[in-house]
Amino acid sequence: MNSQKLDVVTIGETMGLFTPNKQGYLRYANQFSQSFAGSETNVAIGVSRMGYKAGWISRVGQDEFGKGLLMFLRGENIDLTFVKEDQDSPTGLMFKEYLRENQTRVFYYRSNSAASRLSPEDIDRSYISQAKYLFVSGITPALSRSCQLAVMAAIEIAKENGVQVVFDPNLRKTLWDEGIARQTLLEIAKQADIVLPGIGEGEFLFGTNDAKEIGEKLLELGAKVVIVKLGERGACAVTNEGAEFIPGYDVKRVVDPIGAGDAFAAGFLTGLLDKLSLSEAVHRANAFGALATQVKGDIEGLPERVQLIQFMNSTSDDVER
Ligand code: KDG
Repeated sequence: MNSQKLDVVTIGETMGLFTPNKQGYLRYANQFSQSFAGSETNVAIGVSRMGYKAGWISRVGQDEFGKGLLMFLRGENIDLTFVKEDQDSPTGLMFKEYLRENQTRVFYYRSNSAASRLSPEDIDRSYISQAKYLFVSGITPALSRSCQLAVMAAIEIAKENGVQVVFDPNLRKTLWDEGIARQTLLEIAKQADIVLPGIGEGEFLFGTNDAKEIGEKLLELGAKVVIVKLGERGACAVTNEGAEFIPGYDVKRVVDPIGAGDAFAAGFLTGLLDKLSLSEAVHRANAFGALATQVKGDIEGLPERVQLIQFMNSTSDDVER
């Protein structure tokens, strides 16, 4: 393994992503741009762009998409020591559809994918235990029972070794039964130090859309910090010391909201790694989320340090000359 210690380790599936070059039903699309999308690698890339070291644990198919994905992630400086190439199952695929302004649909072709075969055997104890943060999302346990066990095994190792567990419920209703989803997400939330639910996910889990109440329920389960994401309104940080609302950024035109939550997580994690105060880290996370929504694609809008500072300090659309 790379001798440099990792700041963040993530586990999950990343797919080949096809984005149509025009709006409308996907059935009419005849040209696509191809890239890659996966919540956990989106987070890893956001962390890496800010100068921190992130690693990803997964399986990809031994196919062109798997090879392209590994090339792409190496280019983003992500540690891939524990990514396996699977000969028997393919890399998952995902298609986006821009039906009209602000209405995006997502279609998955990922059942029986290589990543859905992740299991506790893919989880290396020393790889996880030397990291500062373990980031997991609620997508991975939705993929298969063995994926769920892999996530739980990673969390157990993290907890035994003082690695902070960060959990984004990332509810994907099309991937699993709602009852099982709720029960599993709550089980993982119980093990996490930091939970980053969207307000809709909080409502799904607890039947309330009161951000403070959602935060308090997650604290009762065992989390130390809960940040409830409120979209363009910002976020609400809840700890045992109370709740604080941190307003978001005004985005004039949302081009693509997909990936904003991952950007938020990356911004928040780098804020913690920079040792910012909790509210400053959330403020940065809001900026990451806002930047991600202004660009088509999950990761294309993730900032480097200079662009982040420029964005957080700017009052108008600056032109760089
Ligand atoms: O958050 C955006 C990603 O979640 C998406 O682009 C791909 O990981 C993905 C998923 O499973 O939906």
